Amino acid sequence: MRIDLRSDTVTKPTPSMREAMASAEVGDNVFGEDPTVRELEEVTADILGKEAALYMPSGTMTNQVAVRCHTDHGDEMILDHETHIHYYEAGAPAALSGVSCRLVRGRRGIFTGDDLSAVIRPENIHYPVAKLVVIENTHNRGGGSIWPIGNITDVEKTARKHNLKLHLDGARLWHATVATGVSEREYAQHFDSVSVCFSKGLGAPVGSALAGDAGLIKRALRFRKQFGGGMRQAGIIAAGALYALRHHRRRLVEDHENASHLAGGIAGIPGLEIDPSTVETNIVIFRTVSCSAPELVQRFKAEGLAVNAFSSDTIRAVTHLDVTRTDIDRAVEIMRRVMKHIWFL
Ligand code: TLP
Repeated sequence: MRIDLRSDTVTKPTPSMREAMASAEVGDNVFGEDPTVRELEEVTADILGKEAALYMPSGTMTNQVAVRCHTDHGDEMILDHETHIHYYEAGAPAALSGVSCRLVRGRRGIFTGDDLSAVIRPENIHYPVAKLVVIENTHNRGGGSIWPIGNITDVEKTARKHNLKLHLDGARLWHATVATGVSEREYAQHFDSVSVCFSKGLGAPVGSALAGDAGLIKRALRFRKQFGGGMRQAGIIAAGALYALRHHRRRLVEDHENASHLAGGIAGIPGLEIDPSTVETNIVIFRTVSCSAPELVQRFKAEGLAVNAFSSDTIRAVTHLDVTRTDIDRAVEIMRRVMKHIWFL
């Protein structure tokens, strides 16, 4: 059987999650009448210490609705150059909100108040108006890196000084919390809006939520409708998310242990390079020395291991609910076999 480490988005609902979904109470959520969606939104807002939350079909939509809420056409937002909102959301800030991205070169996605200060420009009619700063925690292309709380408060201080709003892409905030013991609420308090995903590490089939104060969520409700994200009997899928929130957060520690174990295995394979100390959560990024990453991904695939080429010479593997320690050992074995073959060609 294939071992799928392409992403934590590939998880399938467990039997108990499916039972919760099958028996969910539902209503028309565009009329605000779905009790399960409402419960999910209340539970999420409470975990994040925010006044309200809004359920949406995807993390891309929660992020882009947040951008739309905080900006006007012609504005700019400031974020790390490999942040998902800029890198992987199909140019949506420009397409949907008319907003340009001013990029900071973070280190594994993480930057400082000084880095932010360096790109903030003075009031001048030649420049777009900066309105928003975005942080991604954990940082996907940074290799699941965790923003130290000191960096967050440092960036927040600079942002507030310049009257900039702050959005957190917390698609994998759950992982940061499990790894550090800093609660989701402690992280969230530094931001005007927070996006979280239920369909990645938590293993729900669909959905994300945007959290913030009541005024922001009222605005977000209109933009969600405008972007086509008003869902009807969404309680069916929200029940999966609620189940995931209640049962799958603490177990993320297993995914982190599996990721460390995988990194340790990769470190011992000639032709692959990784510093295992950079693996902080469930994402493992390693370098290929002797062969291009896309080619190696094909070779691994032929042996039953699915991973993603992250650049011409890096590969990403993500641990999740549907892979066991035995799968990780098999994955390392497959990598070792393939690399041995390449090196002795
Ligand atoms: N990330 C996906 C791909 O899009 C790359 C993955 O496999 O990791 N924020 C972050 C930090 C994400 O990693 C993702 C998905 C999203 C937002 C978007 O979520 P969805 O896929 O629900 O739109």
